[in-house]
Amino acid sequence: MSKRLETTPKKDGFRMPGEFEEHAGTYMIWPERPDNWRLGGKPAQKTFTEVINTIAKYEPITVVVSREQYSNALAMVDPKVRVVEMSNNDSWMRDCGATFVTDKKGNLRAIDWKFNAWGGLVDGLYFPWDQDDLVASKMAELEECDRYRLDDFILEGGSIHTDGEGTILTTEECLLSAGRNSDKTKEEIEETLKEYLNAEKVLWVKEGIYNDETNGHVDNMVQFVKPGVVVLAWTDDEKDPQYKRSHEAYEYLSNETDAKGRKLEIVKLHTPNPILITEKESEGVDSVEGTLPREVGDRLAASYVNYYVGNGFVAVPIFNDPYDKEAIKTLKELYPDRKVEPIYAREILLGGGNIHCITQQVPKHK
Ligand code: KQY
Repeated sequence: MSKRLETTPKKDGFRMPGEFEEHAGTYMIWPERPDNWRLGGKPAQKTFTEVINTIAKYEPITVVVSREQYSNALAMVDPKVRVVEMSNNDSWMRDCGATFVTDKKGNLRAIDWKFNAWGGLVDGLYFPWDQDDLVASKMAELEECDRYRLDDFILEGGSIHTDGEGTILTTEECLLSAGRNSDKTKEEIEETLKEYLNAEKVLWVKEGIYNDETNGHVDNMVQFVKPGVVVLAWTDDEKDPQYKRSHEAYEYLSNETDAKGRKLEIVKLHTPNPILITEKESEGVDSVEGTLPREVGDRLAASYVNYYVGNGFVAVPIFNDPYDKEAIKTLKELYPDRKVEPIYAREILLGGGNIHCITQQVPKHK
């Protein structure tokens, strides 16, 4: 049903729409691996269920799940949710899932980037990742659409954002990291992004959030609200290692224009106060050679920018932190036509990401 294509989206007139454009639905993967999620994934499953059931109020959602967890997931989520058995290595749908593109006639296609668990044998987060690397092609089967497969280009969905009008946001820290496409120059990487996402301009923010195990994914740092407007993770605390990162990004983005020549409006979203792994949390995670350990006192890469925008809603992570209120207020102002849905997301953060990292949109298509 789904054919592998040998052309590129740009050549075929397909582009990646902005996340804020209308969706046909969302995909997620059910969490369970005990060397990433504490207590065998039980607390994470509760928070994932909250995210799933929140999204289900607004748009169709498919949750893919291993055969071992199939009945459990089905029992926990809202009956409206489509639950499909699918092998996986972990639950980061944004990163291993397909990036969908559409054309002017409303046709849908999938991009199936090569996935190597955020750095492969150089600094990847677990081994193996072979089942994750098959997820995008299986999504193309489920969506009954053709797919572009890149055997020679490693990319995770969380390392890019698009305004849908020709501009891509990414970070040098991630895309130029040693564990991804180190055989390619920055220019070659940029060309591939333009060709596959159908863009004219790539904005290279230097770094992402401090201590982000993804090598600084842009989806924790900057996100398009709409063409011409971005939110940026921010701190006013000069002693915080995040300070230099956010201030450099602000300086860079302030002096750039997008693909259409617009200056960007930059809205600051102050990060929560540092969130550290507790002893109890660390003890709940299995130690496995080859998987990034969860040590007591490690700082987590917490950011409100890792929110997910869908049809009529914005699902935003909160942390029981004094900055929660400000983030919710800012997002309500930025998205007056959508319902802001705050979700207490510490359990997702403990696994290394947040709401944006565990979701993937399918744009509206015919
Ligand atoms: O996109 C993400 N933030 C994924 C992080 C992967 C964490 C694996 N432990």
